[in-house]
Amino acid sequence: MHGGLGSTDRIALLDELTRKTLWLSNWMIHHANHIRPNVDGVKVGGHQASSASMAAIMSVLYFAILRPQDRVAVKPHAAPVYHAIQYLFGKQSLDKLENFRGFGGAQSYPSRTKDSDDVDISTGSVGLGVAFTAFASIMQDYVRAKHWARKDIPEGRMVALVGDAELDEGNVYECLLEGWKHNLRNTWWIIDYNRQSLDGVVREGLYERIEAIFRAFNWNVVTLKYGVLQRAAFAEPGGDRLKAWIDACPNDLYSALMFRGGAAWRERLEDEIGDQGKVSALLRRRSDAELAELMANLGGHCTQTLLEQFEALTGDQPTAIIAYTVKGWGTPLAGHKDNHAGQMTEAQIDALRTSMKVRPGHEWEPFEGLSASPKELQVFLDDAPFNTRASRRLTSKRAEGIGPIPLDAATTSTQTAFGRILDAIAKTDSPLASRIVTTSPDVTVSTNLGTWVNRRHLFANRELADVFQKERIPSAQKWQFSPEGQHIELGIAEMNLMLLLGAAGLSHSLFGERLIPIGTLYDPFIARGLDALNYACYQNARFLLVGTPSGVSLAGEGGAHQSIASPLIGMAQDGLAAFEPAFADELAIIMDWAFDYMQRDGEARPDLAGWPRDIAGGSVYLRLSTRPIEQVPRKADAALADGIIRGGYWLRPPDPSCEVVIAYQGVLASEAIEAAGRLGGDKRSVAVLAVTSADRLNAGWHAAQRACMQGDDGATCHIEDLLRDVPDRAALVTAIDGHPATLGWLGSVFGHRAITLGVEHFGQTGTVRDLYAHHGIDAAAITRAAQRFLGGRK
Ligand SMILES: Cc1ncc(C[n+]2csc(CCOP(=O)(O)OP(=O)(O)O)c2C)c(N)n1
Ligand SMILES: [Mg+2]
Repeated sequence: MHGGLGSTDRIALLDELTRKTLWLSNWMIHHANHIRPNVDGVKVGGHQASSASMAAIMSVLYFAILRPQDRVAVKPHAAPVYHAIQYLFGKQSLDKLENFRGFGGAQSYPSRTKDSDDVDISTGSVGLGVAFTAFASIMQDYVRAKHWARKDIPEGRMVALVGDAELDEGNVYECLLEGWKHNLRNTWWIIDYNRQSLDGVVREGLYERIEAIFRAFNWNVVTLKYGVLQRAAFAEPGGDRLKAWIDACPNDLYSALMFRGGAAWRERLEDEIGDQGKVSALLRRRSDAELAELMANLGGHCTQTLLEQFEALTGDQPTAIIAYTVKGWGTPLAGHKDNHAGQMTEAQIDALRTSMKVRPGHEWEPFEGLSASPKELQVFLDDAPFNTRASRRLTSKRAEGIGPIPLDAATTSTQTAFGRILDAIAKTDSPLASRIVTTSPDVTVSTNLGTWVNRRHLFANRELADVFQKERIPSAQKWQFSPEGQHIELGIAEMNLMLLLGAAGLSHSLFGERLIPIGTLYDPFIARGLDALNYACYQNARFLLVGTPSGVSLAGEGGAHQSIASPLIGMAQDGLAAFEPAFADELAIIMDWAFDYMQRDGEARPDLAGWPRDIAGGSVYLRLSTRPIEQVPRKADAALADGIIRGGYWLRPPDPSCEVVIAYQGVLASEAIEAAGRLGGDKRSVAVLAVTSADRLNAGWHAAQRACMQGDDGATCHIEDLLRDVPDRAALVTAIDGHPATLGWLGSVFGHRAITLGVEHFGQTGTVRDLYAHHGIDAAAITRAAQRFLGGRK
């Protein structure tokens, strides 16, 4: 720790390091755009002005305030500052900085998975990193409330470094509501209030709205408006008038004058408040350069102000820190309304280099041009409180599974089976049961999590009784809250669900304790949380997402509740293995596998045949249905289980006389089986392929193709193995209660002709029978399609 240093020394060193991060971040972007050869003519990009805006805030935080247990989401376009700080800490290589935005180089936006310099929370889609910190904090409380939680890690603060325009994103406010319900603590949002977004300057009066919103949710609001230079000037004679002028100055004018510099400030201030007396004297005591420095000395750029204010925040109340800044601070881009993607010219970067006392050819040297001695700076960096733990990436031991749960029902739906499987797990005292945390956006009961919640209760920081139960009102649901509870009940916002799953799904790495998060929602509303789902996967969070009910099989609910595209989302979403089982035994096997898959973390090589994800692991999405169907009486052996996990198996295998294969995914099993019966009777001319995961079949196929192209001629995959014995002249009929493209590609594997049935248009209310007939996915439609190929017909 910085024990031996006086506060002046600390401030001086932090000032120096801020200059260095400002320089390195700007140079990194300049180097990538103007010095590294541009081979393809596409702009490299990078945000010099947005980085400059945060250089002081981030330097003070990382070099003096943060502790290893704190977790930070850095606004995406300040990534260069982040990388520069890690470089000074010795955690980022020069090579990666030189290759900023290049292949294998430091990433444009901080990335947990692609960067090697200890990024806590990825960012990129603005607003998500901000909200993520709130859910990370809730999950920290959740983990720490459990009897099994490790006790050796102090409670951390979840910190978001927020661009002011990020506050336009709705998910920020959705999470404020949820945070308030869950007694949010230990969360800092530091708002880089430069009053500029991408396209221009923000509206006047925004500050008051922001402040009022935070206060409404019980947040502490700290405003850092004036730096020490300004505060000293305000204390001089005439200073009150200067302060009043600054307070009244519109954002766009302040920015414009900032860009124009000292002489322009003087002219304007003399014009508007120059009184030939005290104020004029105050201005005259300063050179143009000093006047520009004074006007740029806003709270968010003043080391002393930042340090004092951060150190004063000792409680756990969530806190919004509104730090006034200048976009492009300390550079010639300062204040210009078009500076978001603007970059310094060669001449401007030269001028900045000179002012930083950096010699040409020494641009990357960590301490070049600083007045403190390298030794002193190095000791200061080494002693930063942030660096007291060797690795901030934590690990946790695995929660062993308990095997597939056997269910015996002649007829059931996958959603009912899901509830029963969880209930059976809840009855055990297995490590798996203790690490599962369920969550749902106000559809807990209607997605069949009710019995799990009755056994495992709801999570809250403090005990809360179920009033309905106390008042002896009969209800199947016991709604009891306690710190040991294992269900987190959310409001309806699906973005919050996905953000929570993201945070819970990184608990092993962030908090050193493995969780098995399971989130349920109505399948169509995945679209509502899609960006946050993508974000959770991008961060490599691990969770089980259950979309139920799904498709037009949810007949009575009509078109607004019937999902069509979700199977394609499941296929296209990286990091998410999608399954749509038809039968309860399949679901039991998939869930058992999923609990293991979610905890894998092997090194996946992209050149491997098969599916590299099987080594690396990932999250899992289950598309389920409330429609009961007749179950297949069988005992699943190892071969069947293997097929279910790989994505498909023969329900009725083809023989040499096979003319048609009916391939279905999910609940249309009933229609496929019925159609096969109508068509073939006992004969083997019609085969039935059960697809449990078009996603995994497809991914395996692509992986095998890649391997073949890389020279592994023997590479094969599960769908090839399955379709190999289908005669060339046979055709496929595919069927799904969802978009037909999900299975449409099966014909390309060996060039079989195919008719692909599915749902392409919005549904409506009706009976299942009505809707299946309307969309042409019932047994009759499948039969008609198959008949086109039977008896040698084309
Ligand atoms: C969801 C999303 N929409 C748009 C963008 C493109 N974008 C990146 S930064 C930005 C403006 C950010 O302004 P602000 O948060 O005020 O940051 P500043 O650059 O001023 O520091 C925009 C529109 C994005 N990254 N994410
Ligand atoms: Mg801004």
